Amino acid sequence: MAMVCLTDFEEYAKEHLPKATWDYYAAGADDCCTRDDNLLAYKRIRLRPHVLRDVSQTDTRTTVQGKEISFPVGFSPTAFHCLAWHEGEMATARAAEALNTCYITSIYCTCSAEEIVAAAPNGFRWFQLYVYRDRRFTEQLVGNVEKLGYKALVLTVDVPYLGKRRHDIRNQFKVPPHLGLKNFPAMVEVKKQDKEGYIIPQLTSDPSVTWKDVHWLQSITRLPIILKGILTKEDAELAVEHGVQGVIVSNHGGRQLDGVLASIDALPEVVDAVKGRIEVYVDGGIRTGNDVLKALALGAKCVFIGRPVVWGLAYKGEEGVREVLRLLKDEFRLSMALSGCRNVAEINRSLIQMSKL
Ligand code: HO6
Repeated sequence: MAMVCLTDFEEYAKEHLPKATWDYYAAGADDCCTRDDNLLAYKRIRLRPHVLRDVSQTDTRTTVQGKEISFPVGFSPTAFHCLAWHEGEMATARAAEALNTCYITSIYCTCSAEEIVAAAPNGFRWFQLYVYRDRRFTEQLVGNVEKLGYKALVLTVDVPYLGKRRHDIRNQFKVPPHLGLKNFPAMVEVKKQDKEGYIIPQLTSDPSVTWKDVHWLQSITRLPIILKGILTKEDAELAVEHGVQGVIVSNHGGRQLDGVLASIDALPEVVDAVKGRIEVYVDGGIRTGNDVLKALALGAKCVFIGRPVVWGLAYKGEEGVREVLRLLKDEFRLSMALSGCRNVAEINRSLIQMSKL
């Protein structure tokens, strides 16, 4: 079967993954309003193309936190890649390295950070983090990933508790014990297991975390800190005031608080509040090159994809994820050319029909 758009990978994954695994990745919270709106919101935005601009050469490169990447699409953190493909995050890391883009490794990875680095030694990676009740454990983890060459910490701020995903409850979704969560070796013994020996996902982050802990995190690392899960101008302003280096406008793929804005609809107010002081990124609902173009036109420096990476893994591991990236890159290049943009610096709000803002 020819894979011509990201939705083809989604269909393949739905057909081939075990039901409980598919349901876990596909999940949205509650009624899934926000999960679905993340995609619909992109489709509502209308473009204003510019013509006769010599688009015989188009340059898709950009930078994030000063590092050049081949095009403005990175990988958002998603958990448990060994559920989708036996090589798990090692395959993901190789694909990101091959296409020279940024891979935000989930703290809930099923390969160790060491294995991921060894699989793709020249990859550009950020590490996603929660702050745990055990601050010493958190600090050791930060020290370790810093030593391993991770270039930034991505603190997810929208999970004081996990959102309610109905299928996961019905399926009694669990992480199989043979996979395990490689960043939590010291805690393996204290993990509660059910009768089949399956680990019950319960190693959750500290719900009492506040902005003060952002300062705490800064005090234990020299890495840039990116906050993932900002949706309002108020929190964007606080993020700048607290001295972080970037924010990801995100609603966690619609998996946390249902009923919040689509992330692309929240992007303009965050971009306006930040006023260029730090980089703003967005994730959630990106499925085409046009979506990438729209996000950049509305002020995102780069977008991140989550579920499509898992679909690529389910399809063919590293090669599948490469195909997903290549396809999205080709689509983005075409969208740039058709809208009259020769490089990413030429992508701006003039491309967006403003009545839709
Ligand atoms: C444990 N986001 O599924 S799932 C508990 N951040 O959207 S964590 C829950 C998870 C992973 C590990 C998770 C998600 C998500 C211990």
